[in-house]
Amino acid sequence: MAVPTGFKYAALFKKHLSFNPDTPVIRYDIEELMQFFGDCLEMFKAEPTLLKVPIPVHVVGDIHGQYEDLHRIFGAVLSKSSSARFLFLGDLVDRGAASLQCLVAVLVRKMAHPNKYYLVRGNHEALSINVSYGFFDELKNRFEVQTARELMKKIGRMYAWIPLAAIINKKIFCVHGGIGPNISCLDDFDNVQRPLKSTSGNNFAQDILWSDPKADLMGTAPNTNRTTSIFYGPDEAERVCGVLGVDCIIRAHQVVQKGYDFPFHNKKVITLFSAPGYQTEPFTNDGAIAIVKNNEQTDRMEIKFQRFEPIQNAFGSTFKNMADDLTILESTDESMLKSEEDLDPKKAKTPEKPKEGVVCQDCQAKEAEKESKEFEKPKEEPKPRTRSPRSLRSQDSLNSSCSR
Ligand SMILES: [Mn+2]
Repeated sequence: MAVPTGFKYAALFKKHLSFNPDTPVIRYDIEELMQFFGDCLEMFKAEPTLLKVPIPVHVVGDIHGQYEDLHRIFGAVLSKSSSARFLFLGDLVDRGAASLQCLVAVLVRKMAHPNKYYLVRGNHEALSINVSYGFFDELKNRFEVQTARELMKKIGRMYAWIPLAAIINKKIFCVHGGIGPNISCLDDFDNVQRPLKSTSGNNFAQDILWSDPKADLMGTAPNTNRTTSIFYGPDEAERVCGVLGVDCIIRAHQVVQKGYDFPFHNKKVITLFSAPGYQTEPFTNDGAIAIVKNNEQTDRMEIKFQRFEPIQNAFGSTFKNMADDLTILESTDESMLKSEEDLDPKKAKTPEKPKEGVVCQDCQAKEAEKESKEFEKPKEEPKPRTRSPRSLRSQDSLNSSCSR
């Protein structure tokens, strides 16, 4: 998409448009970056906590600092439709080698075309997590330590305003992690107080950013893999779809082999992961994006997936072996919303165990301690949930504020 005339950050935008994998590091002016993230904060502040996104739209899951893959996605989509709309489900940063570039690439497009690019917050859009999972180290490699610290804090303040969720065409609820027992109606989102520096004290937001589906579960249970937030079962997904008046939920947050997956047999939830060859052995997962649009023949909204292969082993060598084009392995109508056909029954019954973001509390605590001198309040770890989900529901109920 073109750089708008008179756009304040045209030069920054053009650096990304002319990206060349042979010289993969994009150089930035620190003064410009500081101003840029400040302006991004103001932009997010003006957006609601729950975004309303029209169709058609390309939904993108975790990117995790894999800049070349993000570049491939933009290239493949925009070469077909230069005015395509995007919704990113968060976790742009950490783990991969180029978090800063991924963040700037998405945000500069968002600043230029606010109604074509949307972003909801992931659990890695948090300063306390960036300190332990790569982004802050990357900044320290790029800049002087003091500069890196200032920039990280600036970015952290911006994170606090990023919207938490989106609804596509009133029918598809989109978040990074998932859902929780505190979701009782659409109006709940208006009651979330931003800025939300950390979500760990706010179960409503914490579940949206951190929770995972669990196929053999009824209701919700403490999330023992992440030691924070919850697992939710297919019945809980049904319930939330019901109270929000949507057909299904698209979320990211877990690496899945095909890049997309249906963790529940009722297909109420879709997992989307857009970082191919993600840094968990054996580095073979595809990435996928979801395209939500109206099928003109049937006049129904449909979701289509495009998968793309990993380029070599992205871990530690993200900038090598760039493929010329996005390799589309699959682009079919196989997942029509409301369709009764069973796409992949085996997958539906046995979802992949999460490999991403399973927080090692020990490592995290050590890292946070190490960095604690460098930040005012660096340690904002998610706290394990001790109360049962049932008691949470009654104690934290937001029903009274709902209009329906
Ligand atoms: Mn995540």
